[in-house]
Formats: sequence, C-alpha cells, structure tokens
Amino acid sequence: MTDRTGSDYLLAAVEAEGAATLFGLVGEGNAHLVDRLHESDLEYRYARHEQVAVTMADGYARTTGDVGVCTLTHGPGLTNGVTGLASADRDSVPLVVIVGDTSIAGRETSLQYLDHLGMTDPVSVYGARAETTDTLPETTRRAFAKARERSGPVVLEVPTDVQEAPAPDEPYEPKRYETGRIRPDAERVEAAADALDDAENPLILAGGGAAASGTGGAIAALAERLGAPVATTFYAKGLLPDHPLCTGIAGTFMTPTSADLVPEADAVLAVGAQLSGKTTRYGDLYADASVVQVDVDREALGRHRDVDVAILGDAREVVSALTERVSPDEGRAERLRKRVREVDDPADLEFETAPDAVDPRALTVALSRASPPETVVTVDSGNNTGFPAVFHDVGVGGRMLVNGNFGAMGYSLPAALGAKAADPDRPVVCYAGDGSLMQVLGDLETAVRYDLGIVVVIYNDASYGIIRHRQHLEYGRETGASYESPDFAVVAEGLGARGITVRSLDDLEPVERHLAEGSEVPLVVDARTIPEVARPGFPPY
Ligand SMILES: Cc1ncc(C[n+]2csc(CCOP(=O)(O)OP(=O)(O)O)c2C)c(N)n1
Ligand SMILES: [Mg+2]
Repeated sequence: MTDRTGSDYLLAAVEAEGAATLFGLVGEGNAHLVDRLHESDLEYRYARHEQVAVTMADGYARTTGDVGVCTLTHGPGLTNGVTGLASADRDSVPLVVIVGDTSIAGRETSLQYLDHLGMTDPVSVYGARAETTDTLPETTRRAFAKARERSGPVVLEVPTDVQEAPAPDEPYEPKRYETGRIRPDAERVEAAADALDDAENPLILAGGGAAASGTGGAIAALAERLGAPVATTFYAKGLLPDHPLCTGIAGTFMTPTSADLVPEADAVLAVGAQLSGKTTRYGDLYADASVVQVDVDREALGRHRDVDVAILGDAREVVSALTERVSPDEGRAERLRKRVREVDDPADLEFETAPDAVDPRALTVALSRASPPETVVTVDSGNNTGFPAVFHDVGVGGRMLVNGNFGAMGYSLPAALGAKAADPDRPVVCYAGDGSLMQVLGDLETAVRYDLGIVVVIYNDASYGIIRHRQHLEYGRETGASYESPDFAVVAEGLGARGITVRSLDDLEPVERHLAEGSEVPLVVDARTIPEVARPGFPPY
C-alpha cells in the first residue's frame, strides 16, 4: 500500500495502542491527520474549545483506566489546551496530545509557530517531535509508553510534512513490557505493622492511588482485621460504598463520620494518598500521629509532610502483606461499626429555605438519591465543589471525577463528555458552578451533537461564589465577583439541549425521570441556589 501516509500510520498506531476514540479540534496543523480519519475505524469526537478537547480525553482516560488521545493544531490550538494538560498533569492522568505542527520547511515563517514543547514542559511528563517519517514509529511508541509509565500527559508534535509523507514501512508495534507489581521491602512492612499494632486508634486513609489500583477489597480486609476505620481523600470517594467501617472523605470536605473518628487516630496508614494540604487540613489532621505512607511513586513519599515509615510498593501487595502480619482486634472493629452507624447522616442536616431558591446541599442530596449507583459524577472548581463531595453518594460501580489538584474552572462538563464517550451506558451527572460552566458553555453543543444524555446541574449563585465568600471574609466587601446569570434553560434550548429552571426541590421531577429512563438529549438543570450557603470546609479555604 504505497499511498498510505504518515497520518494513516499515526491513526493506526493510536488504534494499536488500544484507543477507540480520538478527541480533538481541527486546524491547519492537524487537518491532514483529521482528514485521514475517513479511512480509519477510530471514532472522532471534536470539541468547540481545545481545553475541552483535552479534558474530554482526560475524562475518557479516567473512565477507561487507559490513555486518552487528543489532536490539536499548532500555536493557538495548543495554547488553548494548556489548562487541560495542567489538570491532567497534576492528577497523573495518562494522555497523548498529538499536535499537528507547522511544516518543517515553513517553520520560521509561520505565523503560528511556537515552541510547543518548551511551553508544555511544565505541564506534561514528556514531549517529543516526530521530525521525520523514519522516527515516527519510535517517537509514537515512546509517547504512549511514557504516558503510561509516568501516568501523565505527553505532547507529540507531528509536522505537516511528516503527516503527508508516505508512511514508514515497518508495522507499528506498541511497546509492551510488564514491570510487574513493585514488591515492598519486608523490613518496612514489619515496621508499619508494628506501628499499626502499637496504636490505640489506627486509621487507614485511602487516596486516588488506592482507587486507581483497585485496592478497595484488600483495604476492607485489613480494616476488618485490624479494627480500623477507613477514611478516603476526595479522589477515592466511593472506594468502599456502604462499608460499615468506611467514614467517607477526610480533609477539606470532611464527612460527619470522619469528623468524629479521624482526629482520634494515633497511627495512620496512607495508601496512595499524597497527604496534601487538602487532605491534612493544612497540617491540622494527623499532626501527632505516626504516619505510614505507601505509594508506587517515589516522589509522592514524604512530599507534603514527614512520615515515620515510607513504603515504596504496589498498594495491594503492601496492604495484603500487612493484613497477614497485624494482630486482629475484633472488639475494636465491632465498636467502630457501631460508631459509624450512629453518626448523623449529612442528609439529615437542617437545610436553609428561601422562596425562590434551593439550598445547594438539599439539592445535591435529592439528586444523589435520584442517581443510579453506577453513575459517573463530575465535579468543578468553586464553592460548588463541596456539595457533591459531601452530599452526593457514590454507589457500587460509580465514580466521582475531580481535578482538585489544579482546580481549574471548566473541568466538569468536558470530563462528563469524555466519560460518556468511554461508557455510553452509564448515567453521567455533571455538577458545575455557573461561572465555571460559562467558560466552556459552547461545548453543550458537543453534548447535543453526540447525543450524550448527560445531566448538567448548575449551582447558580450568580457569582464567582467561592471568591465572593472569601472577599467578604478577608476584605469585608466584594469586587468583580457577582453578575447576572443568563437564563441557562433558554440558553440550553438554544444549543439544542433540554433546559429547566429549579427554584424548589419540587421542580426536580424531570431530572428524576431523565435519570431513571435515560435520554439521548442532554438536560441542563439551572438550579437557583441560596448564595449564602458556603461549602462544607469553608473556611479554611
Ligand atoms: C480557570 C480559572 N480561573 C479562575 C480561577 C479562580 N476561581 C476559583 S473558583 C472561582 C469561582 C467559580 O465560580 P462558579 O463556577 O460560579 O462556582 P461557585 O464558587 O460560585 O460555586 C474562581 C474565579 C480558577 N480556579 N480557574
Ligand atoms: Mg457561582
């Protein structure tokens, strides 16, 4: 086949790497690549903004557990995508972003020429340029391998001349090597087991690493034997749905159960948790506890605070080894089960009422109850973040996708689109602030174009709420943080979606129906929320 081009080769490589979908936005730099999709089995999903295209790939990657792939054009295409890269980088999400670069010959004279790799170096784990047809196979292979190995975003530049040139002769073979699970050092496991055995109130803290490696079952077994509660970070919410020893999130978005039990801990086993400020309440939690930290990433160990025992190793290996070694304490386990049961459910709180607005907490409790357990929930940045964190329960098979480590506004809608592309049969509920949604609003059209019946819930407080709360707290007044929100229901209808306005919990019936019956039309829920209700955990910020 002599008429195959570099672009055809690249698209076949993306498929060979296991991706079924390519996200992107077309421009001069990647027009050839995108044109060759006509001859490929890859599904192409395009966005209206490059930040969205990258974050769609992010939501896809988090949902499939494998690399998300996206293509952007040079210059402004990639500058627009940088925020999406930064979020993926902070959250260790594997992506390959293929940038269609200017032709090598025309580089110096192109208006849109930019040092792409220099610009994205701080927000990617690796960057490479397929400078010639000969290097295209190895550069592409390496790009995917690095994305997986380092679990982060990779930028792969492919100039137009390489896209248009005849394809390399060699068949594309992904790098396939198994590194195996990293086995922990036995002495350290011993030291960790001693620390847990010596403690009066040991605690297991499960983070995103525990969730990503499927260590929930092993953690439950250790908790049962040791008689220890299991708290999670925001990233591991829903790791052990309804487990009698699980206290839910500890940290900024503390559940009442965690608030009751976590401060008592005198030894903490942190599994795949970075122990960042949000998790430790800026050093307030676990200040005097002995801390054992387990992670596969050497850099995560001791990054945010000193720990007493650091174990480099696969979470499941370490947790299983500890389970064999620690002394059982059934009495403590039984006492804890009772206490976990006794703590008030946050859903039973007294909520605020207003004549034409809902309490965002009550709204979230109602939507959580209406959502099937396997629902994928996406969360945005702002005052609104705390409501799904505390009041939306993640059920069996469910997920909550958050970009809390970078906290860029405009994450939840694109992540929802990516999650729905990855798994069309699962319901997806996207929670957004009104300000955040406005930054990516054009891509509601993308949801409509692909018949993605997601539910987009807007906490509409007509302001950059978290900043407004903070301004009042710190300066006693507000500046540049309030505005008139549009009528989102009308806007949604204009973009081809369905839209409703919610001013009372009685208005939620169409949402409940949508979630129960499913639909191919996105539903936008413009919930007018009481602006005074600050998110749980505020302050501290
Ligand atoms: C891209 C970006 N710009 C600015 C910020 C700073 N910021 C964080 S939250 C926020 C307000 C978000 O407003 P909204 O989405 O309405 O959420 P609310 O706080 O009102 O719930 C701002 C401006 C940010 N995190 N990301
Ligand atoms: Mg707002």
